[in-house]
Amino acid sequence: MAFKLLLRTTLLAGAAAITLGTAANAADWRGWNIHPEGYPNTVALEKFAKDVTDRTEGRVTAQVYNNAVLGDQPDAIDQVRNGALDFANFNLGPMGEFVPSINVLSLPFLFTGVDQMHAVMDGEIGQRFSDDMSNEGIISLAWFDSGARSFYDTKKPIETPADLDGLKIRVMNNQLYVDMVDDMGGNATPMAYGEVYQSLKTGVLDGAENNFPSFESSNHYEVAKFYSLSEHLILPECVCISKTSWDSLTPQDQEIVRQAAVEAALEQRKLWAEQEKASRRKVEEAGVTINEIADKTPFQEKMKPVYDGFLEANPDLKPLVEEIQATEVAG
Ligand code: GTR
Repeated sequence: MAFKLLLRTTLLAGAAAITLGTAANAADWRGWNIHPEGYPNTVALEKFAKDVTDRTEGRVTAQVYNNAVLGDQPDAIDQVRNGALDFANFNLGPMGEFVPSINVLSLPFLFTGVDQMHAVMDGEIGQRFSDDMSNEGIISLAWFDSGARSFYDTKKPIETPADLDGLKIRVMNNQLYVDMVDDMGGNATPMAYGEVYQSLKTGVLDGAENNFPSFESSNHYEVAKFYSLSEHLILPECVCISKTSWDSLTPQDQEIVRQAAVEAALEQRKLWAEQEKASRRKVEEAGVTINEIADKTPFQEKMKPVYDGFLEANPDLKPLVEEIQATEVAG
């Protein structure tokens, strides 16, 4: 027994010595991902990890962990901030709890459409957002697409805010979303993404809100048969690196990582456009009723207190909100 243990210890020590000997500064990077295999973000993040591993010739070995196995999103953001995780694809919704200016993006109906979101994020304002994130320990290298989020529920189509009355709607972790749903007339319930399916099934929740690809890949569509096109949030996502991990790289490797992230985002946006259509088709075929909302004005009008409250608490962010709203879409 003692001999076996000794042998094992010796072998392990030997293996560690070999590893250290072959690549003195090799870093093993762990990447957080909420989505399952095959999802556009997953495919793109895995490509990023592979490109980083290949192009740094093993100085960085990056591995993606799917399905939020490393923790739920707010937790993972904190872990990237403090260096416990190295990289991730995050939605900028929950990010607002950590980087106040990012909360501007969570103001409902902020953008006129996905094109305007791209114009903002790919321009100088997007750069300002990355600078603010970097000050909080998160290096954002590229933006992923996440379409528009709409309500879905197990009870009925949502035509007007009155239809949300009394419905328990899951929201992501951000006080702005609680206010958003409550002010529209529903009952907001913040909850981790991974718990929503079961909660819809057992009636703990009546509904939630998300884009078509997530509505489909999470299987929420099996339970929630009404999807109403409110498109109240258009939230960008990031390819983010922990500042601790970033600072440990040589400038040359930083460039490799940045380039890999930019290429991953190009790939993700392409896949995203296809997936939105495919997911919509799939849920329709599975019997989901998709309800166009002819007039979104009543929903938008209900959001005045959300804007007023936010701007009262953050008067310094008013010019940024106005700048975003005034951003023109090219072409
Ligand atoms: C998805 C998004 C995830 C997560 C999820 C949620 O659209 O890509 O990062 O935010 O929504 O609702 O929690």
